[in-house]
Amino acid sequence: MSKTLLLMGPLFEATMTTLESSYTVKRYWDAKNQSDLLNSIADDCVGVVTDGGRGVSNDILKQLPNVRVISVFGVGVDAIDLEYCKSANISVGNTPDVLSDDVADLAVALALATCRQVVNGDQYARQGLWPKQGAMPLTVRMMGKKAGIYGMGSIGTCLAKRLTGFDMQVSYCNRSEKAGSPYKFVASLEALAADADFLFITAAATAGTIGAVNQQVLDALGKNGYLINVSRGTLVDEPAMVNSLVNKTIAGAGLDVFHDEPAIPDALLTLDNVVLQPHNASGTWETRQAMGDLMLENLQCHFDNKPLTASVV
Ligand code: 8YV
Repeated sequence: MSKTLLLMGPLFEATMTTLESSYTVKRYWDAKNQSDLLNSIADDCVGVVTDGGRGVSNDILKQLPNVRVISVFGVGVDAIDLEYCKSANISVGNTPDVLSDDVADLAVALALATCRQVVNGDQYARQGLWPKQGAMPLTVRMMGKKAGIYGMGSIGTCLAKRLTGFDMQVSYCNRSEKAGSPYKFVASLEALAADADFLFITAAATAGTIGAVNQQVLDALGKNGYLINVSRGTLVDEPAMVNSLVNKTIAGAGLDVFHDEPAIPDALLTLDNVVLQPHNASGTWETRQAMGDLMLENLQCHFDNKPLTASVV
């Protein structure tokens, strides 16, 4: 009999197909009665598969005492209590690196879309305003400006490489300075924001980073500064950000992530200095396939009693 796994939510189709052909997969989100489902697999379930946003709660894990592995389809593990997993002897694997290029691409796309008003320009063209009103309002250049990257991990590094292609001066703030990095290290996020035209958020959501982009940081970014977030909504004080955008004390924002996904604050939906994405930075066929492969590989490693290829705990 194949091993029983709990799948918290839908994943990339091809990954689900492989997963379901190799394991007995119980679909949590699809269950009519989730509590009955957990009871029915309490003894058999040996692993959980989930994505970065959903994670899995301790409450669910406590009802599945034989779970020894959580394989995350995503790099972020902030929706999982890692300390609890350590204490309960549960390994956690994720999918770092394979998504970094696409996330960095989307960060660049959001930055350009925001300062160059790509979405507003599209609307201007579609609504027939060009022949009626002439050229659309002028926009702001990205090339040659100052970029601050908060979080110089794999995604931040891919992003920095792209931004240098736009002749941008790149500085970064990170837990620690990266030895040999060609970019300028700035110890304080507020100081990074104060000196940046574009502040990019690429840090993982941890106790040390959640809420880091607060009112002071937004004020330091200032009325000509753009905020681009492809990490987690929780890194930003969302009400403070919304106020700053409404009052134009920052110039604009390109946002892929939000506090209470999939909810987006109403105020953001009406602002024209904001470009929004539905948490889709890793959403390409290529990256989702690679994430799925790594997620499956982590599971396989666990069941083969080998170290996970990408292990968090
Ligand atoms: C995914 C993510 O959107 O990797 C992460 O942490 O948030 C994203 O890549 C998500 O995990 C897949 O649904």
